[in-house]
Amino acid sequence: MATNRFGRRELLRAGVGLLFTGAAASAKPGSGSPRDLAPTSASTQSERADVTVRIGIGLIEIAPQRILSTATYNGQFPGPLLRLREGRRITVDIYNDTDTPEQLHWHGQFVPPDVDGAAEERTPYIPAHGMRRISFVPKPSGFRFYHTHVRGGGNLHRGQYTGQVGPIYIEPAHEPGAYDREVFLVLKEFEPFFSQGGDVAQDFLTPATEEKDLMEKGESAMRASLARGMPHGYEVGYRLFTINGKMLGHGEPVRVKQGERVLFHVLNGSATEIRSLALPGHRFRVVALDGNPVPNPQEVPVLWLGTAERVSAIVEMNHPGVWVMGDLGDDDRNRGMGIVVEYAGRNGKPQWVAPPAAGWSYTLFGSDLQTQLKPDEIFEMTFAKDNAADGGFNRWTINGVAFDQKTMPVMFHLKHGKRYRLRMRNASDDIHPVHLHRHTFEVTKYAGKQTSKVKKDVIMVGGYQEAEVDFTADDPGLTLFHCHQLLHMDFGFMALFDYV
Ligand SMILES: [Cu+2]
Repeated sequence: MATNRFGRRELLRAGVGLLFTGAAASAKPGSGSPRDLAPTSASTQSERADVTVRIGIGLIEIAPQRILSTATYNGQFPGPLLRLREGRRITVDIYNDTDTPEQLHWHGQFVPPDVDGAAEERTPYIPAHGMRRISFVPKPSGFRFYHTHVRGGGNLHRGQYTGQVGPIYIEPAHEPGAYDREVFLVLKEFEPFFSQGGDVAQDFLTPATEEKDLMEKGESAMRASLARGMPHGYEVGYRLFTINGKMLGHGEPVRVKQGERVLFHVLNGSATEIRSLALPGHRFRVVALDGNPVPNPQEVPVLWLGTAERVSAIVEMNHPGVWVMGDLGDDDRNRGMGIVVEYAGRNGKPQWVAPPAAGWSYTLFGSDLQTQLKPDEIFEMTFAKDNAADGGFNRWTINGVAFDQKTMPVMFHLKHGKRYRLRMRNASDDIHPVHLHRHTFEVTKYAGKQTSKVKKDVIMVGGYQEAEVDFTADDPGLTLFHCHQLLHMDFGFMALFDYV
């Protein structure tokens, strides 16, 4: 899906109405791009939805003779790129051709709770073998995505372990930087399995300031549970890795010319993993995080993305060759997490060279000026892990409470128009990419460093670290907050806000 969709974009710009119907979607292996979908003709728009999404079990060919069966959108993975216009209302028909109820979440958009796609916010399910028509106004502009929001739990064929992930681009008034063309990349693993234990490397987060009291709390809880004979809780690993639904070397390369400036929109569509991405001999000029332009674009050798995070970065193609753009993890890259970047007139075996070591922090891209706005209220949140406490799975708590899926209690109350600060303290050794629905927040403090003007909807909180974000309560209704690591959100790591 990388490079060849400009015809469609031009069509859209020419005002040929919105996107497509699902009618042309097919389940044949490798049916992989929005080109397969015919735009809705103007004459039928009054009856037909602007966008049709069909959820169904499909076959996707991630490499020759490697065909997976998983739930997809419109029979393809990733789901079709939806190009929407900010502020222009659309209707969407969502058909669920599977045997289980579904939720389709519009990640990063300011939409009402009844269409947002989260049962915790009381969005109605799309019934099994049924459909739902919804309508909303796309906003804010930028790189967003859509994905399923049902629980996976102990079922690795449900929720975001499946192929229900697709990119969205909401056309902005102003592009974040000059570039020649853009390429969307969706990073996603397949064939998950459970294992016990195993730490996630997180030394890329800088500054690596661990809070002593958080570490003591987390380590004493772990010692106590291990002393009681509890094993480590289950973790998820994967056998297969893809970018845009293809294992490294099996998809179309990103074809570039020397001197071109390519804007990459990278989405971590994983259910559980944190991903990195490097292109040997090149640097990424990060211009937007989670689709929102940053105040201080910076060049970095490596991108890091927590689950559900997006990075938009411009690469100046000034190092001709045939390269592997891939994950820093050798195992994951060798099992598919990469894509070939090929300069015009060059050929040969794609080369990988490990990039120089570099830390990652949102504060790199922020303003040094402290935010002038003071919050009206501060919500303190401490994240903690009860090791293997829920049938062998780790149970996760916010302020000591694991979210109860039966009663779905509200933990925090908001008043319309007020500004709030979330002061998040992580008393576990895991990274948590936490997400706030239906709002954008501003990072104000990260691992001890003040910053401002970095606007996001997911933020990685490092092990035993602290982070603070501010947001304005400007989108009334139930609002879900959760860790986007599926194993964490499914086992307690959620909280609800309401407006009072
Ligand atoms: Cu988490």
